[in-house]
Amino acid sequence: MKLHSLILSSAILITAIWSCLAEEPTKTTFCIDTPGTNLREGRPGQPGLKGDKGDTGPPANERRIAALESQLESMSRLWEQFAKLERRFTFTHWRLHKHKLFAVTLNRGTFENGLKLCQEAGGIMPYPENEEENNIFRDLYNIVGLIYIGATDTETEGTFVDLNGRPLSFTKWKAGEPSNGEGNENCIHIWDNGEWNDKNCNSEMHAICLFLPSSA
Ligand SMILES: [Ca+2]
Ligand SMILES: [Ca+2]
Repeated sequence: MKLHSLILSSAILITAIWSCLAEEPTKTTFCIDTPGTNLREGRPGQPGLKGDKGDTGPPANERRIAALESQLESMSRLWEQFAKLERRFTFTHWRLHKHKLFAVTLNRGTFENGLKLCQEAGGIMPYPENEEENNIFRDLYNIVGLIYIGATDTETEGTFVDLNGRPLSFTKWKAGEPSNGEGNENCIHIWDNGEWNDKNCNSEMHAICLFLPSSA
């Protein structure tokens, strides 16, 4: 064998052996293990088939946050109801008529003041819808004095409506009323005989409030 052929053959053999010892050997017949000469472990097998994907639920933290939010909402609603009931202690002279529970603000104030107190306590400011209710309002006037009722002509002068904007189904105006005195009488109070008078809404009066069973 000529010298250069010997050198070339030796180089090929060394390269093949080196490749077998490397971590990622090239494919070559020189790399096949022979009995009693296991120099290294075989390559890892192919990954197995993927299993079916399970249902994905919300992460545990999200579930806990949702539960806490729900509890906070419930507590908030309870607190709101409690606050409304507590504000009812600022009302006095309670009268139950059929399913309607009337009461009067403890202190005097403007119409807006009375309306605010009533709404904050979960009530609505009513007007007497019949003679029976008018008599209750009249009796309350005879105990505490002037009381606002829930009707105004603020929107359209001369046309009194309830606080939902509906026409009044019952009225009991005193003769000559409503007079819109000084061009600025848009609220109503009841006199000792049950008759009505329109009055300036900034006058200091008590206010009547209606609490329905569902308003707690
Ligand atoms: Ca008026
Ligand atoms: Ca008047």
